Amino acid sequence: MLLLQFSTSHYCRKARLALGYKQIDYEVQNLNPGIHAFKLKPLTGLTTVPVLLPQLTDQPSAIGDSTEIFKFLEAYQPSPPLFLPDTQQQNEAWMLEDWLDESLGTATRFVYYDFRAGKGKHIDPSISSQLVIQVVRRQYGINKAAVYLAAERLKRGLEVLRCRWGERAYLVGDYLSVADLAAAALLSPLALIPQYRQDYPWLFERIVQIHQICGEQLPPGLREDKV
Ligand SMILES: N[C@@H](CCC(=O)N[C@@H](CS)C(=O)NCC(=O)O)C(=O)O
Repeated sequence: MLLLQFSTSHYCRKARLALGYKQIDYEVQNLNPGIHAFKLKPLTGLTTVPVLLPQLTDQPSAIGDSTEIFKFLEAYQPSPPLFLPDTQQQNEAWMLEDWLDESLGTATRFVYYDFRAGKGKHIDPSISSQLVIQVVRRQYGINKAAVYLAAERLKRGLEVLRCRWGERAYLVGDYLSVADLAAAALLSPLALIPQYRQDYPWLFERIVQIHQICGEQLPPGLREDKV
């Protein structure tokens, strides 16, 4: 299988966590932001990564969107399961996964790119990196007012997650689910922001644990080399 990705995308990390959890061999191809759309649009009709190319007979040629990749991987290789045995709990896990994708994942993007352009500029002050950050800020309309709202949304969301993850190992039920993988990936960029590290230590403990379960390299900020 081949995963088309941006190396720094938290949605691509989400797909890699699932591939790792399922212990599926795959390769990655890092696309260049800007020209990625020319490659992706004919494959999926979308311009976003991740896109998984199964490269298998009798399987779809391309799967776009991290949630669709979860569904494909579960059907392709049911063990170890990513879906919960109880239907009601699985529905709850999907609801959290969708909320993380559509709300907290995008709020994280706003807060993260705002940090990288301001107080976190020292992480990579190179012209090329700062240019990418500015392009992303413009593409998503990341400005002061929007960042404030995103930070407030994250605060409320993290309180919801604390009530679950703070008390027990998994967000829903007794097993790892799509909700845990989504949270571990989509909140991982916050690991580079000192204020979040200070305020939510339990969050980063869980993110590390889930990456270890999935055999995925830790995100920047949580690696030993601190990169
Ligand atoms: N809902 C999508 C979101 C993916 C997404 O937002 N990907 C971003 C990178 S983090 C992207 O490809 N942006 C480029 C674009 O929109 O053209 C998923 O879960 O796969």
